[in-house]
Amino acid sequence: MQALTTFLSLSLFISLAHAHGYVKSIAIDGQWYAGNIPNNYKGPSPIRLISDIGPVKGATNPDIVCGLSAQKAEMVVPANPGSVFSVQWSGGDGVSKWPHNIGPLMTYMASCGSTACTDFDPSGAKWFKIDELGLKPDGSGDWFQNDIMTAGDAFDVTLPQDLAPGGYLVRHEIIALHLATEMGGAEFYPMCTQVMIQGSGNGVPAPTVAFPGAYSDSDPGIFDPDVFNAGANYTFPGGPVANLAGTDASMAAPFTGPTVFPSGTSVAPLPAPTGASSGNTTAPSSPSDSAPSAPEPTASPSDAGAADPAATGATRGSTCHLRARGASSAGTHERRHFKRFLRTFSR
Ligand SMILES: [Cu+2]
Repeated sequence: MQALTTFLSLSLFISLAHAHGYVKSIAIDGQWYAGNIPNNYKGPSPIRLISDIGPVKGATNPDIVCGLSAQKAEMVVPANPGSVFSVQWSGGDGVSKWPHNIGPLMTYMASCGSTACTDFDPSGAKWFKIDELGLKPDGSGDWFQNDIMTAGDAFDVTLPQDLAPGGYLVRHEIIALHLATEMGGAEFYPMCTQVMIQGSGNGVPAPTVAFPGAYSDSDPGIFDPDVFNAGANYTFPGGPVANLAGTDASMAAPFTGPTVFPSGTSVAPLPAPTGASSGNTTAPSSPSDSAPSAPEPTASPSDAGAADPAATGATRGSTCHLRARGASSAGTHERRHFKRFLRTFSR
């Protein structure tokens, strides 16, 4: 009995330790770039480092823009209009799968303007939505997010074809809705990646939104009393997909690497606009032309560790799946963890 109690409490502990998650890596056209475990800087990445694997809570929280206490990243990686942008989500330990399965995946972009993306403050950025994926069209009631949880799938989206050249943040986001039957229950997991769009597109995105600003806690896709009702429609927050839309958003085979930093190379920022000339063609035309960057980490591990306790404190109390009511998924979630534990235990 003693052993069983220990076993059960240990498995509950492991389950909790795996709750939440983060973006482990991203890719542009199959070139993968490692991301840092939140609050655990290991090396340069194009993904802005966040302070905790927990969610952003509150639709108007300033951290809604790029994640909890997001820091500017050191790399800006090359991409083209029409490049495939891939995202690999992970459970919080960096090994397990993403733990949630209810709610949308949305992707936005914003120009860094004349500022290098490495220095760009996103609080005033004009974001345009390039894609949204929610419930599967087969009527099963399954969300695309479920494929990330159960199969560990990556997410792919083809970037808009007419993007103007320059630096952009790509803001990809999961909203986990297992607690969204309560106002303020939704969990936001945004992340920002710094890319340099090449080419000669000239699209002007519309409409654009601000973060915070695009969402409200009372939006139907954020406070959603019907989220567990089979057949209920889902209304995406954040307005419509922009005229510059991504295409072919889909799930892809899981990617399990890389773990080295930096992976891939940065590109130099575009020179600041010189007034009248807007036809800037001086960006490197090929990633291989640009020398590997020798970034100087601006965030030491100790800096990253000095996260404002108030910023993360709000997430500590959130219990994620434990409070999910009437959600068959919550049970699935626990069983999954339990089965994994059993496998580990029996080795
Ligand atoms: Cu979570």
